[in-house]
Amino acid sequence: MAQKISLTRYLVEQQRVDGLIPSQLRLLLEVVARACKSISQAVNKGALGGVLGTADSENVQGEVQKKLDIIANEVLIEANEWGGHLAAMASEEMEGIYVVPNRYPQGEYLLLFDPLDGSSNIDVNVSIGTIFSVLKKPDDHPGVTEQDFLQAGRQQVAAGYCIYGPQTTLVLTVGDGVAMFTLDREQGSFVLVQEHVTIPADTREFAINMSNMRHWDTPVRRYIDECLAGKEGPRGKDFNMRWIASMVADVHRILTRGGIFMYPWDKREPDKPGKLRLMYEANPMGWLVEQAGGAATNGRQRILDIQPGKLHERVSVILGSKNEVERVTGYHQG
Ligand code: AHM
Ligand code: MG
Repeated sequence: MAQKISLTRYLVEQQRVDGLIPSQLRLLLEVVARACKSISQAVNKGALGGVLGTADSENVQGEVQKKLDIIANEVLIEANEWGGHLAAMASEEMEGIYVVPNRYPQGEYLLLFDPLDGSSNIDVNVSIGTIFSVLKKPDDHPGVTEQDFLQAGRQQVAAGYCIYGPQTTLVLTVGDGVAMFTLDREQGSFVLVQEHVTIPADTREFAINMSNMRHWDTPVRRYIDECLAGKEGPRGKDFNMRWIASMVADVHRILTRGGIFMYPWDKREPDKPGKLRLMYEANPMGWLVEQAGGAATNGRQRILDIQPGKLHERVSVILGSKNEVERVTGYHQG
């Protein structure tokens, strides 16, 4: 029987054999994975653990927080603050950055996360996840500020997500392709289930919230109209649709069997570039998708080339199977 490769072994080999990751980054990723295991346990308990429902608070984006949003945020902070590998953290659930307290050593990395993505699915027992992105702190000055986080997505040194679904699976890139690890609950460890994940360049499956159709811009409307026209339309083939309302679950499907995901800018709030957040949703997902051979743009520009202006910046997102993403992006240029 083939030997099982744990996440720990995978990371050690990435560090030792391939020299891809420094030991501090390996440690950081191990700690993030451990935090995800804890979050997975809380998610699994659901009502039995008293973790469902809404907390009496709002986050910086004015969204009502769920109890699990707050729990997951605390788990990630408590797991990561003392290890000495991080300088600071930033999260969807916190307005400013969280600088590692003075009582702990400061490391050279910055961690960003959406602790619990797909919050609207928590109480209905549908897949949700944690998304994370790792950057290196610029080393030209002491201390750490919010400005240090404002780096384009192409500067990421690691990115991934953990999906809490029928299985708990951690999906990771350190710039050498995408690997997937499923949590073996008896062993308590993440085990490698797939390496070199590849997204097919073509697809017949799209993911978009169709209820916003009347608000879309012309290029997105045109693309979806053409998909809906099916075999008889300009694309000459039928398309299928999926929308889970958890980006982690939609992206996981795309990494598994291809597809295109869009949460585009729309006319409801013209000044808002999109719904999703650039630094801890679009950047890590965009890099994973690119590492698997797909593409990710905001319709006009590669997501990973966008220079962020603020921590909680929003962005229009089109990602997945390369030929389809290029098609929609091309429609924006036309
Ligand atoms: P969240 O981070 O507050 O959970 O919001 C992000 C989620 C994405 O996971 C998902 O793609 C999208 O919001 C769904 O939005 P909608 O409910 O408008 O379809
Ligand atoms: Mg989110």
